[in-house]
Amino acid sequence: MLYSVRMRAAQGGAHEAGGRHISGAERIAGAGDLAALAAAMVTRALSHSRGRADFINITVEAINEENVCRVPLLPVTTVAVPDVHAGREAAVAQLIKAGVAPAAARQGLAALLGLADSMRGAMLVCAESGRRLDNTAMRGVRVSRMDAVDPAGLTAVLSRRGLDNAHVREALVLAAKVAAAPGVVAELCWSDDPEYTAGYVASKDGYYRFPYLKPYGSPVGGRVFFVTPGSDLTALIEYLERQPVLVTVPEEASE
Ligand code: WAQ
Ligand code: MG
Ligand code: MG
Ligand code: MG
Repeated sequence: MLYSVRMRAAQGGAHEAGGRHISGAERIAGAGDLAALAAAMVTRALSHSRGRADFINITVEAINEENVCRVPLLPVTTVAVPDVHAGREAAVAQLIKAGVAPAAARQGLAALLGLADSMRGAMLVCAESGRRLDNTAMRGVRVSRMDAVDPAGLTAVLSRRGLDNAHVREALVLAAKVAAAPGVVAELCWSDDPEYTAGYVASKDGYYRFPYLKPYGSPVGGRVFFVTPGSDLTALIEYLERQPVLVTVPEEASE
């Protein structure tokens, strides 16, 4: 039996009562790993660099294994940029390469830059017009029910490449699920952890990391999923939030 384990933590009360988002996490695991995963999630919420959570919600739910789909890890490229300005320009260029209209790429970037604080989830933005498509306000759409098929194997592959940290590991799993979503053209992301300045642009073409997408110390991060016009948003959100996905590491990535 496999289980989805999800955590969301906030400060100043629950998210739905106006609390500030501190941390979230989503994993898939067997029964024997649940207690350790839940304990690690509590520790993470209580020791987060965004602040100490006073609301922590952990949900454990069995998932139907027949329903799980597998998607491949995206190939990873690190783009050496000297500073935040160059990082954002390179990220916009990569979004355009992935098929986002230039004005929409700029508007998606502007939407992240306009946030007063981090959302819990992602914004859906039209890849043609740049208009926001979801109506979830500051909650956003939270991608859930995903993990690596073999988390220890993924860690080993990444550490051989000097990429072994939790941010990269979790972002690669999320980006693989999102890139495989029906109607998603590309994703733009940077972390809301004040000490973590890196971000990425991902699409089916790959995961392009930029070491600087926000200034050191900023607690504002976020995600934009650029969506093909005319996509079925209800089906897309259902996939993002509920479809269990396990991410496989292709042979060539593990060499
Ligand atoms: N679903 C949708 N949006 C999410 C999710 C999720 N499961 N998790 C986080 N977000 C959104 C939310 O708005 C957060 O404020 C924002 O993304 C940043 O989340 O290659 O650590 O977990 O070096 O802080 C990217 C670079 C790290 C990694 C991203 O994001 C690398 C990161 P964080
Ligand atoms: Mg988080
Ligand atoms: Mg995260
Ligand atoms: Mg964070």
